[in-house]
Amino acid sequence: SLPIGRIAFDQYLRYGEITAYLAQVAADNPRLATVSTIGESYENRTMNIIQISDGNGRKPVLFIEAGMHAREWISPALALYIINQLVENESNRALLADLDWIILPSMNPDGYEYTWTTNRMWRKTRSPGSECWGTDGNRNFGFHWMENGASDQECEEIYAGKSAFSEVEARNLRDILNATENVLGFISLHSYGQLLFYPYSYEVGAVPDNWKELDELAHKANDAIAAVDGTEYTIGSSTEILYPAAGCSDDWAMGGAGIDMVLTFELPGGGPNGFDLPPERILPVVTETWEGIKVIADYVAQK
Ligand code: ING
Ligand code: ZN
Repeated sequence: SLPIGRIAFDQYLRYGEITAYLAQVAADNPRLATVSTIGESYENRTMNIIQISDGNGRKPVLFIEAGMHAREWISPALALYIINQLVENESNRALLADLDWIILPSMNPDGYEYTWTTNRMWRKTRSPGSECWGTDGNRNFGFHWMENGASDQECEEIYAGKSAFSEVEARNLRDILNATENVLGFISLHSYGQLLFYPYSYEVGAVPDNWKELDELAHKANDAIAAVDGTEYTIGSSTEILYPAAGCSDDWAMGGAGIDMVLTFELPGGGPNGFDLPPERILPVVTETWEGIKVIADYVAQK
């Protein structure tokens, strides 16, 4: 459905605008939406989550993480669209009947702002090293850290950091997941590539016991997305369709936090570099992907 209310999805937003939108949505809908901070980034930006719940009893929680990689601008845009639909579109209230949602729209606010001010293609955090800046947040989580597809060279794009959880942003996500009860689903949003995959990333061939369940759910989500405008995702385990990458948040969500249903999207690409999907493409991409997100949410709600 079309966006409703205070946000149009015809442009990407600065971090301050994302923060302001969260605050506004919560202020307008205090019975449904609560914003809280999970800590600060390296450069002291407040990292916010929004919890969306109808308040009727204990329910499974679906946690959605976006914006891990700074240049993947469609990822936070989709997170905001999910918030918009859940809170500002009254026809979606049934999506709150059996599920609470927690959404972290920007996992890497320092890197994100750096892509606006200085280097559109920045990926990592902005913590300094001795020669180069930034750690790949998605190699910094403490589950099989540094075993495969990660670098100990600080100038590399996949630099895993000085140690597992060296990055405050990764610690903030770890701590909120550890502190939240009943998180049964976790979705990580990246771009680009039209891939939809499940753990594990740390080693080729490593899959969880429930990989078939994840595979079937991913196919159902893909069917719902494809029904909108024909966009098809490639589905599989992370190393099967991508590459080994130890220390990712999705691996840790499953192996470290014990969440059973974990899926990662590589959203559609566009623009000269793939990460710079033009603003006119935001709305088509977020609306079609929302159909898949709802399929996953419905499944987690019945767990
Ligand atoms: N790709 C992801 C990366 O971190 C990924 C892919 C995500 C791999 C999660 C494994 C687990 O390299 C992009 N485009 O960021
Ligand atoms: Zn990414």
